[in-house]
Amino acid sequence: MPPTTRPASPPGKPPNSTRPPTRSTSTPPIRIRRTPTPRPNDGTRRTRLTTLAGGESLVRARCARPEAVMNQVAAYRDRGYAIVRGVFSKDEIKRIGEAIDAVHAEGVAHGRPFRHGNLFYNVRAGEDGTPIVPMVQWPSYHNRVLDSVRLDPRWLDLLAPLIGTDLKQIINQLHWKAPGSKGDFAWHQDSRFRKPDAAYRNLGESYIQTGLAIDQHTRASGAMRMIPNSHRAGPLALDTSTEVLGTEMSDDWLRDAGIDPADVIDLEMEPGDIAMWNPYLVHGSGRNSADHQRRLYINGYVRAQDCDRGEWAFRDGKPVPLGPEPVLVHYEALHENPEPHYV
Ligand SMILES: O=C(O)CCC(=O)C(=O)O
Repeated sequence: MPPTTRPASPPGKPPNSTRPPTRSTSTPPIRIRRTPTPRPNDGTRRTRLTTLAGGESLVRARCARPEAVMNQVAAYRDRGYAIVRGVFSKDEIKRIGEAIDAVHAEGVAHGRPFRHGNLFYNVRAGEDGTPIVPMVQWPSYHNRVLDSVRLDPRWLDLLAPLIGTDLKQIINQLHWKAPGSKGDFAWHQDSRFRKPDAAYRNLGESYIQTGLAIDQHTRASGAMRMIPNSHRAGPLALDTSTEVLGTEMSDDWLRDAGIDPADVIDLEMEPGDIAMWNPYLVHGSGRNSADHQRRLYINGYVRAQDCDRGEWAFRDGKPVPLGPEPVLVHYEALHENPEPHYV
């Protein structure tokens, strides 16, 4: 298999290469102001039908009700997060959900962590030994539907007023929380993962994380939980001694960082809603005790001139397809060990 071209080795088959992978202090309390989230954005107008090279088509829309979008842009600026309601339609979410389920099935078939370039299936053993797939990074190298979603012009409608029209992408990631599963994410700021520092400039103003809800995100299903306005303090003294994924949220961590746990909000979303949050906003999430999956499609965009890493997503407002070779994002051994391998 040519190095790092798409797609990855079929799940379940051994990869072509067997090479091993290379690879509190107290702060003053944050002043909290709450801003209600208007909903729903029910004026979304579908305007274009795009056919993908693989013969699949997704109805593509511009976010109509620009005032509703601009309200959320203002909310994002103010409190560090926002939810834009109803950006993707029910039919689109069904198609995207099917693509996400296909990626999940690939992860289960691999049965253990698998990497091919930036594409990474995070696979763990469940209590009974069956594989659990909480996360896959960069499925867009491998899945045409998910690739088309990350380049959808609706993202630009939300992002351009904040970070412009020349954008690279640092995160392209799927999260699953199966019904009744833990799937915890400890309190954290995404800035913790934007490394190396030298590759990122003006992080708080140049980088935006987005999450597209595929299922209902409620307190019961393990919706993200956030501390409004916490981004204003910049980097906080949050515990970084454990992995975020798989560690429960602890109120003590918040108190140690000068945050009142009473300020936490649940980021409740319906399928098709998009959340945006600042890299310094403190957030986490808990277990899914609902009777349905909780799937989230995360895409993180950065103003191109402020970042030396990442795949181009939009140049001058136009989508930029992935090139023949992946570029350096987070996987530091990309060039030394680009071949498919189990980790
Ligand atoms: O999927 C979740 O609940 C947590 C997502 C998150 O915290 C993140 O991507 O930074």
